[in-house]
Amino acid sequence: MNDREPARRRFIKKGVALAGLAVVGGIGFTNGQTGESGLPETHSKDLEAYGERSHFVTSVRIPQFPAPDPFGLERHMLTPLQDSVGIITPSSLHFVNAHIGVNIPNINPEQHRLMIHGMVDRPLILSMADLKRFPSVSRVHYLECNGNKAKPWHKTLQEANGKTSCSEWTGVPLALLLKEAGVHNEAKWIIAEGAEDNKGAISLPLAKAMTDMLVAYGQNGEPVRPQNGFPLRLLVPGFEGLCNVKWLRRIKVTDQFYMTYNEFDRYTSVDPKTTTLEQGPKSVITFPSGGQRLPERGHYQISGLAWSGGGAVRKVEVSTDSGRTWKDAGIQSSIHRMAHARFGMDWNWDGKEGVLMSRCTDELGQVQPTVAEFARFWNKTVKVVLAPYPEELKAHHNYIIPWRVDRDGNVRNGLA
Ligand SMILES: Nc1nc2c(c(=O)[nH]1)N[C@H]1C(S)=C(S)[C@@H](COP(=O)(O)O)O[C@H]1N2
Ligand SMILES: [Mo]
Repeated sequence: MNDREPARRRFIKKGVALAGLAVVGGIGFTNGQTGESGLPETHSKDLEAYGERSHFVTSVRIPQFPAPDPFGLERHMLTPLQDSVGIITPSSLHFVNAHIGVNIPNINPEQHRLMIHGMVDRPLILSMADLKRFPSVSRVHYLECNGNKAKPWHKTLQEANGKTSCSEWTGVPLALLLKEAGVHNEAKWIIAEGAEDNKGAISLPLAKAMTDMLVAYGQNGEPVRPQNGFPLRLLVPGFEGLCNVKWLRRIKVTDQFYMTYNEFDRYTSVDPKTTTLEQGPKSVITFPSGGQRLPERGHYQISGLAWSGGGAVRKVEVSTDSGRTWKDAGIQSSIHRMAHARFGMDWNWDGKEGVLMSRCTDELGQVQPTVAEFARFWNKTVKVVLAPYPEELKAHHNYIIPWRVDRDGNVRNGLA
């Protein structure tokens, strides 16, 4: 084909070829629109330059709050976990959480800088280009908001737990940058700050920064999306979502934590139970889950996701009788530490009522609690846990979510 032939004509020709195929083989796909030639267009210019999914695939994020979002547009979006396959969340479906009053910044990466200062020998001011001269690593990690809490009134898994996602993150280990800056021996904390109007700052233990924090510019093979922190975000594997400062512009090394925006509630208590930033083991059944329907009795694959801030998922068990008996599920994905893992189990639905549950055990031997166990730990009644309660900002709501299968095959929230 002539290279100088206008792209438009090439599309039409390809369209003709594919349309021919569709007639002969009975296959092929179109977006239902017709081009200038009167023949179906198989793709657009945009699709050629930057792919998009099939028009038949309609799974989308939904707002956490019914419109109008009291906190503003596009700031609280939930991942459609019930439609997910595998362990990677497409970047366009990654959940979004931004603090109250935050406007998603529109940052020019060429002007963006990361400053590392405080208790260091050599303060650094790094451009994105500077950062990319350091050795990078790519790691698969989940990210979950502590506001990810299933309540009885949630109809679907997306509503109940759509604030967890998993990506391959690419960036520079923060430890490397801190070594470059020369951290003082007495330093104990870092204060990380974002570039937006209210900065979303948080105090984090230096020990964790030296272990596995990542200054990430890549998400699933391309730059981090604006809603997820473009051009730079902190990744704190296994810690509460809010530690993962987006639009990262400053890291201050200190010997004490600061009362920043995120400390308004957390560190005012001396109870170590309430100051743990590492999240415990958790799992959710993605199929069958609330709002879905089993068309008939027979064989199904129970499928779900498990993860833990404590490390790798060691085991996932599934119960089809409301927790009376448990069977080990198969792990159907690669296992990464502090990442979603996909589990599955064959199930023959006999057409009777049942309650499905999953339970994650992590590499530390920590076991995902039931609602009753969770309530006992937090010194609450189950009733309080399932209603809004004042201290809930501090807890990682990792209790088991039961899905109730009715005789007609409808699946409902078992917390109700
Ligand atoms: N700068 C900044 N960083 C932030 C926030 C924010 O509002 N501003 N929200 C935090 C919260 S509460 C969560 S749960 C995660 C969500 O990350 P995501 O929007 O990429 O899913 O980002 C955290 N980092
Ligand atoms: Mo969050």
